[in-house]
Amino acid sequence: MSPGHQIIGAIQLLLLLLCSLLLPTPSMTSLLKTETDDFIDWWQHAVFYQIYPRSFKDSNGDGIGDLQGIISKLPYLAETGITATWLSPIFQSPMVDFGYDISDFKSIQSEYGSMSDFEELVHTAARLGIKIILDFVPNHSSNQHEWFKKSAARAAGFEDYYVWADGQLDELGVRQPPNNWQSVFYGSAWEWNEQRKQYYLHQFTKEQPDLNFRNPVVVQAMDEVLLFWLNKGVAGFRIDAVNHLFENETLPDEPLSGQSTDPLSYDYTKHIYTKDLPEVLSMVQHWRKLLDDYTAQHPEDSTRIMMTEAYAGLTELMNYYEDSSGIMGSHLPFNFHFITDVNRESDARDFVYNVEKWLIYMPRGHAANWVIGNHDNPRVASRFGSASVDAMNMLLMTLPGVAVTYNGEELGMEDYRDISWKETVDPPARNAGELKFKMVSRDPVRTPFQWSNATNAGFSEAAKTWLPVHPNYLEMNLEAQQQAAKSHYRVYRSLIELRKLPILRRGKFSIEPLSRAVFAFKRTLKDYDTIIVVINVSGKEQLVNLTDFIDRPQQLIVEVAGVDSSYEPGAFIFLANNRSVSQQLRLSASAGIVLTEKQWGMSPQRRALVRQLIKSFNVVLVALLMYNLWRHKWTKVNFN
Ligand SMILES: [Ca+2]
Ligand SMILES: [Ca+2]
Repeated sequence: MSPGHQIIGAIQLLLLLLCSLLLPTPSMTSLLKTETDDFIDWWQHAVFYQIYPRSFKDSNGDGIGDLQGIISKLPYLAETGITATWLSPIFQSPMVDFGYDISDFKSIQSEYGSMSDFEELVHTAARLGIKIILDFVPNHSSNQHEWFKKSAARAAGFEDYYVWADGQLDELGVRQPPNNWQSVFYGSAWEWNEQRKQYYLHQFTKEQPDLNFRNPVVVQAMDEVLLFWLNKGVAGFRIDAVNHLFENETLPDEPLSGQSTDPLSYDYTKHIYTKDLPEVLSMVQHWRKLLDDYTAQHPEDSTRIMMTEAYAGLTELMNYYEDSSGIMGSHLPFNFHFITDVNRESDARDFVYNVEKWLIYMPRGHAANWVIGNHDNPRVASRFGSASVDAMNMLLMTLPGVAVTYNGEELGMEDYRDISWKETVDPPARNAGELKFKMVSRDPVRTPFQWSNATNAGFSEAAKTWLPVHPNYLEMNLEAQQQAAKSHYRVYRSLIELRKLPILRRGKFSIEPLSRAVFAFKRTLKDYDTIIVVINVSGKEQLVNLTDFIDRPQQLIVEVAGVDSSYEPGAFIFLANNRSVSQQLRLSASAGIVLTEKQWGMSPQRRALVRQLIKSFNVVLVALLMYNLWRHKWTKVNFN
């Protein structure tokens, strides 16, 4: 071998060595990998957008939203960045409780469309990358369901489909219900059936008889309902009123709560025999297994999931995730604490406590979830005040885990509180009567979606819509917010965009009250700029000193600011350590801000690009080396 060859061989060896040094180290490889694949299943960081189909979009001018209406708006959902949408019930129903009284669990309500419309909805959504979640209402059916008619007639096989009981005679010999249980919607939970000569249980309206889940035939029939829709391609279910599934079999009276003097009010008793019975958990676990088995049998599609609706105690909700023996239940037991446990009176400590308690109690390895609104509760703008809309969306979108949002919250839509008694259609409001209906009516949160300033807010061509449109639609509508330079919708969209960052998907989380008015939290992840969210829950402007909360407060960049903020996204904020007032963060009343704390002076996106370049460079280098080795005939290189 000539000295020349030896030199070439040595250079090649050196190159090889250099190359191995430059190649991504194991930790770097994992970093590169996590840029695209961060081991989080689709639902664990999803934005679930609840659609109230009756009020979303009317395609045929009858004043009622429908499936073709939803299909026409799927591109809007995709553009907004929604992962999945859960639809309030779209099944055949006499509409006593607007679809929560189902007369056939396997067919579509004709005023919403046909089965082929539904199939089109699933396919179009899939094409746009949106998953469809259906509302599963197991606790009861409509009294118009075939099952109930057969059960009332004691038809063979259907006798025990519902919860039937004899009444009792009072001192005067007058027939009375079997016990003192009340309906959630006011009045006795028992209704006499003349045909069967027995009372049946209804935890909701009397047109919603409770199914008997102690009957295995009923369990089987409802399993078939789930499988029917899974076979249509849905990604899972939101399970309605799950903690009402079982009642004590011996029908004892419930003890008085002392909270109400009205024996017909739901608050009159403590619901120890009709709610949160241990059997509920077994049923949730049973459905989880059904979903897991289905996912295992159809691995070509993603995980089928369950979200459960239960206004229950923290311990019960955590057992839904996973019980003490490790049996899995609901993927997402809805966390309603932002609806039930904080309000416009709450201070920063209440908010921090509210977030912490869920995270502390949640069993490890599960995804947190935060529900900011739904069709049963006042809207964010009405609950916290319209100035809070952006701050609440910031909170929702930057906390760890899953965001659950209600249609219209992206615009900051407001409750329409002036719906008259004549226009009122919600069953509990009708039951409460003309004097009290406004206290319980859910109609104000269900008014049509405000698409534009056209007739009926662009919702419908009808002369009259099923619920009136909020008159503020002329200013408050999607089209206006899309065109405006600053709007709630733009804030919402930029939050969803930001949410895609690995740091918001996987970053560690810590939260603190900075005062009674302001709290802050941060998300941290190795090699990423820390994200800091600061929220003022008071009705006054606040000057916020962040020096104790963050490491290097002189380098902050605004990621998202609210519509009224004086800070612009992309702007640098220099906060000095000398605590002079002029250099503190200024947050207007009820405002929030999302900031990044710059560590490397380079954005995460740019860093990702640099990593990609290094990776590409390595590939080229290896290719060059291989080519060189081949040209110089590796076998001839002799180091003897
Ligand atoms: Ca329609
Ligand atoms: Ca029940």
